[in-house]
Amino acid sequence: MKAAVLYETKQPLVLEDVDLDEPKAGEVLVKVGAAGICRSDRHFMHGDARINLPAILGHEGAGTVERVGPGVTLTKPGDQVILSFVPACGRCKSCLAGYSNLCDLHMATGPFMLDGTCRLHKNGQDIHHMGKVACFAEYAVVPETGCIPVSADVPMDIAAMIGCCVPTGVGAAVYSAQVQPGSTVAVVGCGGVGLNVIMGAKLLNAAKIIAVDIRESQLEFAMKFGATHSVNASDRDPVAQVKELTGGLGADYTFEVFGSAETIKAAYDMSAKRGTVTVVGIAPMDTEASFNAVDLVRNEKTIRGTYYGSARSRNDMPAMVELYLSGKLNLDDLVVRHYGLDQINQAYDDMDQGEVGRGAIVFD
Ligand code: COD
Ligand code: ZN
Repeated sequence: MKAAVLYETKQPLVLEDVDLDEPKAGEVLVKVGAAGICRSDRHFMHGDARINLPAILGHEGAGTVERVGPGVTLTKPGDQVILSFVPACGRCKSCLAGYSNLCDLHMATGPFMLDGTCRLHKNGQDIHHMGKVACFAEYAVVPETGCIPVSADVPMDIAAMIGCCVPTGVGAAVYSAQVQPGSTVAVVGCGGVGLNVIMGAKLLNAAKIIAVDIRESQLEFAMKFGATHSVNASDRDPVAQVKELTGGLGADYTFEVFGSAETIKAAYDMSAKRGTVTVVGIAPMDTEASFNAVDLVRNEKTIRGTYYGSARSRNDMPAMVELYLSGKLNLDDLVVRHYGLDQINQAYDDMDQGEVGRGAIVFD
């Protein structure tokens, strides 16, 4: 099958034929229908996040089940499925405690399947599976718990979004921060994931949702998803601007959705007394972020991280599908660019250029 392979960081993905094994016990072969262009893959391409190489990236995907391995009961051939990049084992401490987004077995096995081996190869060499999804390819072998059946009424590109940016962003507001009605919210970084944080805050009836970005185009686009105000961080100190928009108080809930020490500090500094700062972005490895220790205590602030929106894929993705189908999540306006797999490097260049909204690779 055709796939886009990352051999070396800071080099383009290589489009070539690779071998894919049959699904083993508990695994499923999926024909990929769509794959989202998310900044997280870019972090691996740039070497800001580490993955064993060579690897096939792509962790925001959806497709159709083609064949299932022995013992699979959660899905069957013909099902349309959303792929989860944290397929949970259901048995570890994190899964048992209800935090399947942090599954210990998944984390321990990283870019290998849950049994610690690869299904992807080229000339006898293993190729690693990003998030056990690796959907920048025509087909993917994934654990059955990473397949979330979805109605065929949901277009493939939208289903793919519900595999990453929707749960990561909406979940950060709904499950992690639990934004309260009437509160003020500031979202630093309004790309594909940040727009979903905005939609999550709108869903929970936040009164004021301030979009913060360095690009005017992203700020304008954010208005379509529920932002009520915007702050251009390249014009003037974003902290001062958010304070001005909140009567000098700062925002009750702030979100960092880019991944840098600078934006984490900004999200912290623009939060209100008793405010909650939720960090979604993963900064480059070894980054240390800082905040004023006195302010933390005297103003009773909370700072927390969130991974995959603290969502439990098999429970919460179907809920997000329902929110989309009932018109409460504007995912139709989110995906604005479509590409073939052979245009994948262009798709990432467009993201770097600051094109608004989400891009998606679509397969016939
Ligand atoms: N201030 C404000 N906004 C900024 C700044 C700044 N200094 N610098 C850049 N931005 C804006 C950009 O203009 C852009 O609009 C936005 O930040 C980033 O958007 P995208 O579309 O490039 O990125 P996303 O939305 O696809 O991804 C953002 C993440 C935070 C998810 C990603 O970068 C990340 O850290 N991923 C790892 C975290 C994770 O959970 N990964 C799992 C799968 S996502
Ligand atoms: Zn992602």
